[in-house]
Amino acid sequence: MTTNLQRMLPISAAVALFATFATTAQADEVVRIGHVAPLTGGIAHLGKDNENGARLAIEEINKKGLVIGGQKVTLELDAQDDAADPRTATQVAQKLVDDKVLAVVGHLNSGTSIPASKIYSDAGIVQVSPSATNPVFTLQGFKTTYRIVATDAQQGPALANFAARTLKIKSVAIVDDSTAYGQGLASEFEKAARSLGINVLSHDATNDKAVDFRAILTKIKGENPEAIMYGGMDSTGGPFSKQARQLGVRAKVLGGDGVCNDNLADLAGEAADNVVCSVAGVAFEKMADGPVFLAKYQQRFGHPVEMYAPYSYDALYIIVDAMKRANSTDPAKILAAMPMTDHKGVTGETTFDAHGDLKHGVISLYTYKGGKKTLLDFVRL
Ligand code: ABU
Repeated sequence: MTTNLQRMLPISAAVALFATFATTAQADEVVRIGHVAPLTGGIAHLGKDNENGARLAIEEINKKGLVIGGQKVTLELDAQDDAADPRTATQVAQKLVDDKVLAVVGHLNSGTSIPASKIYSDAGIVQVSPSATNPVFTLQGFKTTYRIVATDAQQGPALANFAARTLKIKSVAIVDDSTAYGQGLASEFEKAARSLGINVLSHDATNDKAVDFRAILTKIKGENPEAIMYGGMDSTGGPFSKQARQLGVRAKVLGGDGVCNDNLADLAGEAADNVVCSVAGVAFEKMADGPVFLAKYQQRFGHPVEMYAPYSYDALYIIVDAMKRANSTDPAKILAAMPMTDHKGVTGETTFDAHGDLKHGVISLYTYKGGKKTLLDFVRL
């Protein structure tokens, strides 16, 4: 049987035309990159912020065009919700492995990043957290585990140092939210505070879903500390600070990166001005391309950056940089390229130590003035 095409073209031309169609059909390789953060629950706003940073990077890279090993590659974000829950995090991690993602940006929380890291390690998939700060995350001996923020072993002492040397705090009560992050940060702060001669009057625990802190705060009021260090997130740190003020507690409230965002001011109201908090990275105003990034983000998503979006954006570019250097979309080759990372991104220059931590991190210290988050100081590590 003779087809219409064979009638119109000599056989050799028809074969050449068919080969062109076939080449075009295979030209685009779609590569999935996973992203995990809480998209539901009390800190969903932070999870969405992280996801938006990674999404912005993917959209830019796809727009510009990515060619790996001579083949056009289109990136796709496989975005998942772990609800800040350790068990859900492992289920989602397994889903991403089954989805054959090339690498993962996430998770947001230490308490989810740590259990998920074994699953990615077993699968040989690179995991870069843009926000998990518990030191244990990168100390498990996994070759797949990276982060691009400083750790709580750096953040706790930086906050204690600022309290002792700048704020001249001599006594502190500590409260943590019983999560890997809150408990870990509070214990790093406590060690450093004691070594600096701060009198640690008490260390209490609440949980990351608590809404009423009046019993703990009433007990602490009786101890009359000069400061209260709260290890937890903004969703609880905001009401904690507000209730402290309502109960007439005069102590400063100290917190880490979990509380240090604009949402804290919304939740704490006027009490935010009594808060001093740290961020495990460079301040937006100190990022060379910070204003450009903030404007780009605002234009794309219609609201400002919450917190670590520049870090998830850089994490995505770091993975693509490894892909380019490996000239491959094979996860094993990308994993092999990761230790040699030297990436200049929005958050600065990223190089990794043998554990997958930043060689040169930064801790920034803030307070709130009239509810506006205001940079006080920063420490280069
Ligand atoms: N680093 C603050 C929030 C994320 C976490 O480490 O749990």
